[in-house]
Amino acid sequence: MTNTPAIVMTIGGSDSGAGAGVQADLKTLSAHGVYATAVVTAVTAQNTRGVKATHPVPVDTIAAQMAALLSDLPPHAVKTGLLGRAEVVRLAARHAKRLPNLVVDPVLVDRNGEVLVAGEVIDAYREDLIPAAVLASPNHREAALLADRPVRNRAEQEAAAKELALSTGTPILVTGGRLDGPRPVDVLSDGVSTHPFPGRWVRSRNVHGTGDALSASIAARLAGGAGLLTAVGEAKAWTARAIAGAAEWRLGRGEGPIDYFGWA
Ligand code: PXL
Repeated sequence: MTNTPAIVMTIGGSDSGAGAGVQADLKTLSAHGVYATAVVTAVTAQNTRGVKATHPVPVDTIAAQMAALLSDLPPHAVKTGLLGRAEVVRLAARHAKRLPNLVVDPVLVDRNGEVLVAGEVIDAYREDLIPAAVLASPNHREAALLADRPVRNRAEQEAAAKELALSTGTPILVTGGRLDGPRPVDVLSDGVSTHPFPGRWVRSRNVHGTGDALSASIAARLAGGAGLLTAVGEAKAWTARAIAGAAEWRLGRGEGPIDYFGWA
């Protein structure tokens, strides 16, 4: 027995404001007591008010980061965030055998719901990367794009989760956000059974990075040996606590970050 921490690799974009993206993942993973490594796919210039510029990292450099980590710091779990280009999605999929406990958070829309990626990116997620994962965690807008059907209410959220789980062979967690109903409900489906995770509303403008925090928290728990249902339930509670902790914070004039370290 040693006290060496488990390793969790995140593959995603840099957010200079450090509310989302790789910076959010590094904080979330560190808060969970795992050793976080990071493959950067793109550099964004952003703050709490939005993304000002994005610079994609060359695919060779992304591949080199992955190779460097896989040969020396092999992960016990992996989370993907903003991959951006179909070739980056396929690159991750090609390494999937060496990416255990792979949690895919498909970043397809921006915070205003605008679609960020081309159709071939959506296809690459659906056909190559999600089938290699243990979980994908689209929000309801991303689930609509991936399942190619409207997701306007809880019934359609469940239907999209089930259809995507059946077509990819991977459990799908569709986060509900402000979809409908008095409470936000995330829905997990493995294609056979559907498991709702009801949450509670916290009034806060500081919700940037919550999807990243949820998926990274799930990956950290899987690295520690938790089962999928337990990991999702605990990660949701952890994220809700982080949102509540930052509800009164005034970091930036826009959508601020959440309380990753329980400072509140
Ligand atoms: O929250 C999704 C996300 C992931 N990665 C990066 C981001 C964002 C949202 O802004 O900027 C780099």
